[in-house]
Amino acid sequence: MEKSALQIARAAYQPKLPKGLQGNVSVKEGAPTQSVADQEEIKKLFPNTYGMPLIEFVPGEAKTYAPFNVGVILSGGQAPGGHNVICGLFDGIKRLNPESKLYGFILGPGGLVDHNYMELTADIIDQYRNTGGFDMIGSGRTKLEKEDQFEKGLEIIKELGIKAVVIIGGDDSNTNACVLAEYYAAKKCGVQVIGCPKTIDGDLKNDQIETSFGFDTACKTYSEVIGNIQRDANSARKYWHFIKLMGRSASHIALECALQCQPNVCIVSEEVEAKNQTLDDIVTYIAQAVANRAADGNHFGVVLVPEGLIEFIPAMKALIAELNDLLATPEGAAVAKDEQREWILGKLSAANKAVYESLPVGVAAQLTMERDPHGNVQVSLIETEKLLSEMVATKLEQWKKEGKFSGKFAALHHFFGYEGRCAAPSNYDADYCYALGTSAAMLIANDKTGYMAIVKNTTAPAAEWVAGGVPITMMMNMEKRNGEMKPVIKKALVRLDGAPFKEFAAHRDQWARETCFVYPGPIQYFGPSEVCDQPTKTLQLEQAK
Ligand code: FBP
Repeated sequence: MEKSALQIARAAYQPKLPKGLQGNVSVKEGAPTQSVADQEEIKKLFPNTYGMPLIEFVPGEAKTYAPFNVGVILSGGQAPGGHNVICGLFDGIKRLNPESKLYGFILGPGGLVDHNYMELTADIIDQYRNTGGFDMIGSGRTKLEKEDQFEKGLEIIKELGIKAVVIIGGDDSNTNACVLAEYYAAKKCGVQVIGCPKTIDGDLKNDQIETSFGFDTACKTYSEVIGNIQRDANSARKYWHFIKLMGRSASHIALECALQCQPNVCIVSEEVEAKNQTLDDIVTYIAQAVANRAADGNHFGVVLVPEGLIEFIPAMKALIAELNDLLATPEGAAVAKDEQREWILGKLSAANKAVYESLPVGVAAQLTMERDPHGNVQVSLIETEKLLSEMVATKLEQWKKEGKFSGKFAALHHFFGYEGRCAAPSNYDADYCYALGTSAAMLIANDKTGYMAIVKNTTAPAAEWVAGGVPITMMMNMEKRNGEMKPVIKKALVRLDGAPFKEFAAHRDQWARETCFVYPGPIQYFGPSEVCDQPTKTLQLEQAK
């Protein structure tokens, strides 16, 4: 495999480890824990893994360990640093006993069920140190939730003599990891399950998890390009750039990029929902920013739009729900494409019909086009950035006729998502992930199951980070999923009373009117610590004491 000069140099980077993981490791146990809500139900559902203590790793005495085998799975969307979790896990188990083995299940949880695996030897591991992507073993979105899957998995686990499975995933994958841990514990299979917090979306965080890995690198990658676009906008002075940013549901990515780049506008879905805003409210807000800047002679700007916005606009949510139901009926499924719009208009309730008719025809068609396997609209396929800019253009035309706007408005569109998910991990993610993998190895060696590896205090220098484990049941509550109450890890949306949003809200009026752009530049892997090791603004603001 041919490598770039940076890849070669970067392979030699030795991720920094917290003091507690650097030498011999001891376990410091905290008090028993409780789930964040619905304690009685969660306890009943997880009798073997509920209430376990928090774990912290501290420097300790030398201990000998018999060799043990571990299986690892990458689950869901790619996130920078996944390979370093595996490298930390590999180095961790080999450090405890060089005879220990690591197996990678191929293409996600499906690899466990289908017995598709490979042994990860030092040669393989060394090729992937500090690299982005999940291509070492691939990833997949198969949900591990059924008993027959657990049993199929157990067959290969037994065959390979695996002591523990590490599942690297987001909130849903870690919820499933907990269910699997409980299942194997209840059956006394002698198989441990450990989770690791992954997702660029940044929505797997709580009192115990400071951030999910990948968020740092992905946001820095998007911010570099947004900064470049801002500089282009400020040079040509003739375009408004509408940039949609990945993040299935929460707006953490858009908010972090706004804090890093100071664009003119950033929409935060959680605020839209909290204020019960309509699409027209959002369009009016952006159009007003365009008009204000035009009055100052500035016919350019940058607007950030979170990917999940559509589902947070209450009126759109209601429309989508009714469309889902209509299109799921036999009549809805059979209607010809060229007759669909008329059919839908004839069936929708008056309120939803008005919303549907207010949308540009192309966007309205996107709402009815693609359904996922559960029958839902795939919101990521809706070009929200185009929807907004088209509606802003229409509004400005109207204002022009009314004499309220005399400027120019030309829009360009971008969507940044996949560009950032496999970037080479920043020092933060490289170190954080390596420490998470090492923690997972130590949790396994200490016979823990149903835990997620964690690393805290990550705004301090890496040596002062605190590694350990949190019982997954501690982060759970009951939520309605597909009509049924289920135990799940609570998803973290942007908090409007949180420091990152407050910081943004305190400055946005100035950023909207003036040109306050910041150009973060590319991620730096070598150089002074203040350039290379900075955590995200979100984390810095959240952790500021
Ligand atoms: P995870 O939650 O699995 O980490 O994936 C997040 C994500 O990158 C979202 O931001 C995005 O909406 C989605 O995956 C895209 O999914 P796919 O990779 O299947 O296109």
